[in-house]
Amino acid sequence: MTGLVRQWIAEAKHLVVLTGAGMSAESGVPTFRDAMTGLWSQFSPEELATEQAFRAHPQRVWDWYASRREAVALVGPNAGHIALAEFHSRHPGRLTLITQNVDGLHQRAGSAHTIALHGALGEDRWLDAPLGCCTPDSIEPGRPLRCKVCGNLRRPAVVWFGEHLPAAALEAAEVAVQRCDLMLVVGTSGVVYPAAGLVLSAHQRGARVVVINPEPTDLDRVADACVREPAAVCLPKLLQT
Ligand code: BV8
Repeated sequence: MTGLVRQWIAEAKHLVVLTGAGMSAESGVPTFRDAMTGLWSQFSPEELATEQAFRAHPQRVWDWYASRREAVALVGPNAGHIALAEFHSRHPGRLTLITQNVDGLHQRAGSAHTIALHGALGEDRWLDAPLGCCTPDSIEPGRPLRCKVCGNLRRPAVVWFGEHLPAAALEAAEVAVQRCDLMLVVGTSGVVYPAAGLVLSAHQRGARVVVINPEPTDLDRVADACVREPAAVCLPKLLQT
């Protein structure tokens, strides 16, 4: 299977790679749906990753993100992240990398042009529209941080469930999907939309779709090939060209 996929990659004029939380598993970052352990085991990610949860329980949600930030700060990109960054630099213009991940590991591996559909774990923004008083100097310590003048809270700069994805990122992803002839779908269960919809669009357009995941996924039904291997093992082999 790997030989056939390597041939498809060599033939592809434009390759799109969509990654999910499994891409970072071998870096030691728990996947999105496996992450709810210990303190967080009583919650599902969909329960905490919403504006409603943050407004109702700001300290709980803030602390969940703080614990994830601490975990990501202790790890680095794995061989899969590095293989993608190196392929991009050897083949300028042939690869578009789209990620659902917020951990920043693709960017730290050197994939500077990564399309980040769901934002960045390491960044914050104002919860409510900032007033004149909401400046970096007015941010006071707390869980969450807040504006010391009006009390506006800081929130993680990620896309929560029920929130629209950044329009520019989603549009860039859709443009890349419209022109690709091969799409690798790496480390995602394929349950979150509109990200998973990009794979269906690629398939409907006639692009070849390859799913790389040790487990079956919702997207296997549109795959031309499924490679049942971990990303950090598989990608360095596939992207050697
Ligand atoms: C939207 C940031 C329009 C936050 C994330 C009701 C109202 C509104 C919308 C909806 C609704 N009901 C449903 C929806 C749509 C909703 C959605 O899709 N829900 C799902 C749960 C059904 N989507 C949205 O809300 C999106 N916005 O639709 O806006 C709108 C707006 C208003 C009103 C109506 C419509 C926003 C979605 C973005 C959510 N934010 N992240 C944070 O991180 O805290 S998504 C989150 O899930 C992560 O980013 C994660 O990347 C992503 C996808 O999960 P996966 O990456 O697939 O991770 P998972 O753990 O599931 O799977 C890991 C896989 O890796 C597994 O398959 C495993 O086998 C594999 N694996 C493990 N090890 C390895 C491996 N693979 C390879 N190698 C390994 N070593």
